[in-house]
Amino acid sequence: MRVPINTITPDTPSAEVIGWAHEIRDLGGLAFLLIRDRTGIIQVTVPKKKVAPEIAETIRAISRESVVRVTGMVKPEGKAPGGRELIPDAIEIVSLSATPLPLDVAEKVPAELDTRLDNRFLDARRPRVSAIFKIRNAVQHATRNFFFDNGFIEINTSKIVAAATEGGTELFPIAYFEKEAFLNQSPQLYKQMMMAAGFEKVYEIGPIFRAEEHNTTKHLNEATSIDIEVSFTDHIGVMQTLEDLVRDIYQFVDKTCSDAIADLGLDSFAVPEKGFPRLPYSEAIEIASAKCEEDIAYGDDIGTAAERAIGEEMGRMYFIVDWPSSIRPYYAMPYENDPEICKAFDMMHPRMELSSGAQRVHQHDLLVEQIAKKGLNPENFEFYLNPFRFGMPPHAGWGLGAERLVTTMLGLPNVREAVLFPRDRHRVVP
Ligand code: AMO
Repeated sequence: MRVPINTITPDTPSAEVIGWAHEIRDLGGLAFLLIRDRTGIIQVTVPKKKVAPEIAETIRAISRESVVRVTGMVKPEGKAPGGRELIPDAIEIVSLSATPLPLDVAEKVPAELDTRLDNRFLDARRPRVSAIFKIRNAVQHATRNFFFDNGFIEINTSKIVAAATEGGTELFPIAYFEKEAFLNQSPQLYKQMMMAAGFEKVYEIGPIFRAEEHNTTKHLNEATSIDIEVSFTDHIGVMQTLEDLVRDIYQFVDKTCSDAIADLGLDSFAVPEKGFPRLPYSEAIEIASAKCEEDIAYGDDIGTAAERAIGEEMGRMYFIVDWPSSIRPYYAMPYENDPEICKAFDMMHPRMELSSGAQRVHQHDLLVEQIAKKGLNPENFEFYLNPFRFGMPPHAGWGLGAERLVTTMLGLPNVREAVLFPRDRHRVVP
């Protein structure tokens, strides 16, 4: 019976393991074979004169990264990983690997990100890479638990849509029979429509598609968004939910992923402190102007250099609040006493933006007015606007980028590291 490698201790009498040939060292009379499965590594020690001749023969035939099965006696060995070694009674090659390997799984030879992504199945055999995805799994698990415990309903909305959500640009057109259709940029309109359906608290974890041309370390053309929408609350209420969720996720990862955290070589893993500061947009811009020579604005957003400068000053997770209405989408609720600014926010890690949200406009006529003001045609939003005519409750929500959350949590240099098969300006394969 095969056992996971990390369950074998120096006291285990005997074991059967199946895994990949991580490293093979043949010293003539003695051979060492490191076997790796997803739980760890064990050294198989082969004193050739003392084992059956077919074992010595099989050892010679094994290429690196072949799948092999080994059964044998376990012995304590201080110099081996985990303080034990396996002396084989039998070795079998289950699946022989071709040579040469397109990339060195044992990490003796570093590989470029492009080579790694081209050969992601091999790259992901490396413990420090699989660790990222074990943690991403924990992040999504903690997210679902948090929402379930707090009475949210998980929804799944269509990714094939007829119109833009966030404005007219950055859409991928698709061929949909005789109609014009696109890949959705955000579940925004659907999660709001579910407020009209009386669901009160919904969330979705799903893909968003952005046909952005820029090729940066924080932009993907297909990303995963954790979205919520909540009725009978405002921007303040959902900002608190966002802070609670993010802290909860960090705590869960800290509690359940110590092996993966160690595989990544992170010496500290700090859960963000309560009470993320709330910095008005106007003050954020003042900090940026004082610290940063580059352009502060970047389209409708704060530019990367400015974002970094403000992040440095804040030194922790924080919110930027009270944005100018002119640079936020039509669905953001303007303040009654000053409609030039709106009840929108971004949640920031010192390195980059993680989330955007707002209290929404729930009044039909104001929404039509705001859509038109943005130069969009309200007639294209008929399906979205209609629910606002039949008892739409006040509501608020946000979208949180899952890859950016993992990237910043683990200090990864590039957001692509947090995606198995990233889609960027140049990459649609694998
Ligand atoms: P926004 O467009 O700011 O807001 O997106 C929300 C969050 O999703 C992530 N994100 C991305 N991550 C990687 N690559 C991208 N190209 C990318 N685009 C977005 C970011 C971002 O903060 N409908 C609103 C949300 C709302 O108001 O509820 C929206 O989509 O982390």
